[in-house]
Amino acid sequence: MKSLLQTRDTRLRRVFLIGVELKSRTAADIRESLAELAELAETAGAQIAGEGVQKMAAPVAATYLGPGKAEEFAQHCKANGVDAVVFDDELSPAQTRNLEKIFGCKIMDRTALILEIFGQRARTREGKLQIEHAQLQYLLPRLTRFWSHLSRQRGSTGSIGGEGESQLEADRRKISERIEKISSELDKVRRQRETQRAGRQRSQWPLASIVGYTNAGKSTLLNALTGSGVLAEDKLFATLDPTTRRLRLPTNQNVLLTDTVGFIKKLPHGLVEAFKATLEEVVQADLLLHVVDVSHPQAAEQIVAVDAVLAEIGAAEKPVLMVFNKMDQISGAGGLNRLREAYPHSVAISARTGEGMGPLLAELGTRLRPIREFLDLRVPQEKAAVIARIHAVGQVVTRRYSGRNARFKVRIPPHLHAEFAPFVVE
Ligand SMILES: Nc1nc2c(ncn2[C@@H]2O[C@H](COP(=O)(O)OP(=O)(O)OP(=O)(O)O)[C@@H](O)[C@H]2O)c(=O)[nH]1
Ligand SMILES: [Mg+2]
Repeated sequence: MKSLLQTRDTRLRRVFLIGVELKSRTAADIRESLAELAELAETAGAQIAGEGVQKMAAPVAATYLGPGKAEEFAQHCKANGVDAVVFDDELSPAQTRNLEKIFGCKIMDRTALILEIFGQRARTREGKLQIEHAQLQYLLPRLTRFWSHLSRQRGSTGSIGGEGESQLEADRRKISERIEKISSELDKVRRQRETQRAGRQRSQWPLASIVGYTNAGKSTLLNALTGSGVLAEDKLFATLDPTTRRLRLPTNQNVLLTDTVGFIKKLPHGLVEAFKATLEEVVQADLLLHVVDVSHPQAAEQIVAVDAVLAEIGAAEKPVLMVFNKMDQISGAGGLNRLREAYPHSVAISARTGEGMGPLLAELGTRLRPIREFLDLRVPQEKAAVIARIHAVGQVVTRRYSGRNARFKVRIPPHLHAEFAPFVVE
């Protein structure tokens, strides 16, 4: 199916980045944030034409920037052949429109840029649908003439010359229809996934999910552990679709290991929503491996950002093994030592050189051992809610009914054991 949004013709060329230094942010924060924004822009294929920062007490409602500063940046952009201006914070639709008038070029924010990258990189059908859904929802209230290439690519409106309101209205209607259509397609794809997952649930192997900030080395780690050829690159969001491989620990224990999409600060909420289905792998996992790039100056902030996304998808309570990666790349060990003190059962590794893999595997074995233990539960049949809950959170291995009781041999994540304690058969 042809996507309504085609990025090929709209690929960003020369962009100017803008950040705002508010009271709540230090100059260093905004520098790091703009550096990350520049990486995002480059990942999207853009060339950085420059950047500007305004110091202000609070953003201006209509134009985000102060009017004088906006005019100054606009002049600079016009003189330097800038195609798009990217703001580090989310802009309202009205701010975007007003800024477009001042700058006379496309205005984007961090959210739009992240959506652009995801759009360029989505490979699977589900991934593509999820992204298109998030993009269209973002676009709908922001549709202006700078986005109107969308409709012309559909072919049917090739003769439109002027880009008046009616064209915009037609575009809006088409987008709404498309959103509806994608929603129902996504439902279909998700039902198929559910069936696949139900098949896998019957396997007795515990699930571990690799999570972490984008570019932390998640895919490199999966490759190092399982020899799988997942793409690992020095780019943000190299991975979008989850990959699952079996890993056999030195204890002969098997575990299913999943590599999935990376997280980032200010990850658009709509995108988290869109990716919830993909991130089911994370929500279903028995253990999370939280990979951190310890050589990054913002490692601690990145941990906080990842934890925030985990909370948003309902995975805040999962047992986590902190994996401090890229230790081959750090100069002093001070930062690493502080982190290891803060997270007592963590491991330090280099997924690139293989250093620390032994201790990582040992720790994995230790963490997963209790998960391998099965609970033997006897539940009165009238306790339908308990039985439903067992099926929802556990992996039922055998089930027998005798008289008024149902008897389950079931694998339940250790942190939920207490909930079923009243039904355990000694
Ligand atoms: N020096 C060093 N580089 C590493 C290490 N692990 C990964 N890298 C590099 O870091 C970059 C990102 O690695 P990926 O494995 O793609 O990271 P990711 O977390 O999967 O990133 P996304 O999928 O983009 O979120 C690549 O250039 C890797 O070669 C490590 O232990 N040491
Ligand atoms: Mg990856």
